[in-house]
Order: sequence, then C-alpha cells, then structure tokens
Amino acid sequence: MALLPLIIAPDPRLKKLSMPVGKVDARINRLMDDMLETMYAANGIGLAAPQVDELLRVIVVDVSDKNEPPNPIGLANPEVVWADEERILYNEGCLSLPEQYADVVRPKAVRVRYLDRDNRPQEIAGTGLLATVLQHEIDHLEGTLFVDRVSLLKRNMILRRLQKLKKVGEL
Ligand code: GNR
Ligand code: NI
Repeated sequence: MALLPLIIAPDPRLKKLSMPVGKVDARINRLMDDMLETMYAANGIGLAAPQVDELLRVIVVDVSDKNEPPNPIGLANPEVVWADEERILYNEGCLSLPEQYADVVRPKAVRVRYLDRDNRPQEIAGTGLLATVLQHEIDHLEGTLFVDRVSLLKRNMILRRLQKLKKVGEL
C-alpha cells in the first residue's frame, strides 16, 4: 500500500477525461488499495483516480460512520444507470479543493453499474450522502469539479482563493 500525492485545484489535470479500464486486474486492485489508503489518511469519503494523477475510470468510496465497521468499495467504469427525479442539496467538499465548500444540487438517489475488484459487473443503489458522493466521484472522471455545478461567482471565489494559497506556498 502507498499514500499517493493529491492534485490540488486549479490544475489542468483535474479537467481531463479519464479512460475506461479494460479489465480489473492486479494493477487496478493495487490502485484501488492505494486510493483507499490515501482517502482514509485525508479523512475523505470518496476519491477518484484523476485526483491522484491516474486518468482511469476508477473511484473508491466509504460513507460508513466512525462508530460502524468500514465499508470500502472500489468501482471501475462506474456509470449512472438511473437517477431519481427528486433533487437534494448537499454542502460538498473535495480533497482537491481543500477547505472549500459549496451547496450542490444533485439527484437524491442513483443506481450505478460498475466492475468490482474481481472484474464482475455489479450495481449499487445510493441515496443521500452515498448518492452525492458517487455522483461527485463520477464527475471527476469527466473532468468536472463540484465548483463547476455552482454559480460562476462562487466558483471564481473558491478557485481564486486556492490559487492564492498555492502561490504563498500554503498548499
Ligand atoms: O471527502 C469528501 N467529502 C465529500 C463531502 C460532500 C460531498 C462530496 C464529498 S467527496 C470528498 C472526497 C473527494 O474529493 N472526492 O473526490
Ligand atoms: Ni472530489
């Protein structure tokens, strides 16, 4: 296992389209393990491969509570196959936009098809926080950040703040 460096916005690498995985093999399993380790170390509940400089359609999530057993899930080629017409608002954060938060509106529930660690097709249904995180991670694979789903004013505020923090060496 290894901790991977996280890419912090603004960075052109976070805006790129990620490529599908051909087969979930030992290499992809290692990537999922390293991503989970990196995510837990950063107290995150999700992580997408492009955030660790791998332009592959791989995400990991774990939305379990602190007082319950961990529930790490690795998903390759995740695809939303159904989305509720009902919407919810969530105050989102992102490990690539440290300490920045904004309210984002998304479908309240989704079903996501994906390949598991054994390269087998699976489906996962999520509502609430899990639905939000799955969509947030799949967005990363398209080069979309949560700030791309808020007003131009809020987006520019957050991105300029991060740019400044980078410039003074605080990120
Ligand atoms: O750790 C994370 N928390 C979070 C909170 C609300 C909505 C989405 C997220 S995902 C984020 C980790 C991350 O940046 N994944 O890409
Ligand atoms: Ni994110």
